[in-house]
Amino acid sequence: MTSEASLARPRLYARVGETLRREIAGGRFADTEILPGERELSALLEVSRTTLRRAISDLVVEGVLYHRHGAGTFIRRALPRVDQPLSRLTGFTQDMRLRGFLASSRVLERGVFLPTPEEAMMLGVGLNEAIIRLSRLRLASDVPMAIEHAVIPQRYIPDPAMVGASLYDALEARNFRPVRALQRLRAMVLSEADAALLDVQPGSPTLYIQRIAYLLDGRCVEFTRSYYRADTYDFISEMTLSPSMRKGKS
Ligand code: 16G
Repeated sequence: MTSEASLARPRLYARVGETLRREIAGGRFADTEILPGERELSALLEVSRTTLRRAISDLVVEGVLYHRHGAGTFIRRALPRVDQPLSRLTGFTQDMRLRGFLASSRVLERGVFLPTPEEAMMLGVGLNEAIIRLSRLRLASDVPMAIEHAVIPQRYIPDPAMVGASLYDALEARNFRPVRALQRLRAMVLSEADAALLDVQPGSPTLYIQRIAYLLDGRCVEFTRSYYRADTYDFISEMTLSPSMRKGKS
């Protein structure tokens, strides 16, 4: 190999990588998640497969592309980024709709059970009072955002099949929509199984959120434990100085 060739080569990888990055950003492969095969791409970009492979591996290191074992090379789409105010009592479907994302769920568990002692205590029900349990992977425009484990006393939702796309819509339809809630947030590390569901690396951080929601008469209607992806959510809270601390108060 001449020294000229060895000098020129890295520049070619970089140029091919740059072209690919530009094409992806410009929407050339917008209708697909998977990158076209090596043969097709090397013909399209008029480079050798070796050069193409090197450019692709640089884009993998950068995070523009990723390999899925046995499935090919994929384009990492921009993640939905959600600023979620902590003061509004809304549900996931409603939140996502407001932001222009399509909310969907994968049901992980759904049925009628007896509560665990913790669930009974949180919901204020007896250990013999049935609850419905609804565990869902929540997605925004097909991107997994959170895993939610909700428990609701069965007296509010007699049959879990009554819950369609939205739990809050189902509660609303029966006049049991919560009007007040308490939330506790904590940073945690995702379990391996939950990381796989959320499509993030094992050991990734998560925002663990417990919500206890109440009806107008003070009865508890929902106890939900959720694991939110740390890379897609910002929870925002508004703070005000108490009136007694304000200068120039009249
Ligand atoms: C939100 C709530 C969750 C509630 C769900 C209802 C948080 C942390 N959690 O995800 O407690 O059960 O919305 O959503 O905000 P749905 O009406 O779409 O089923």
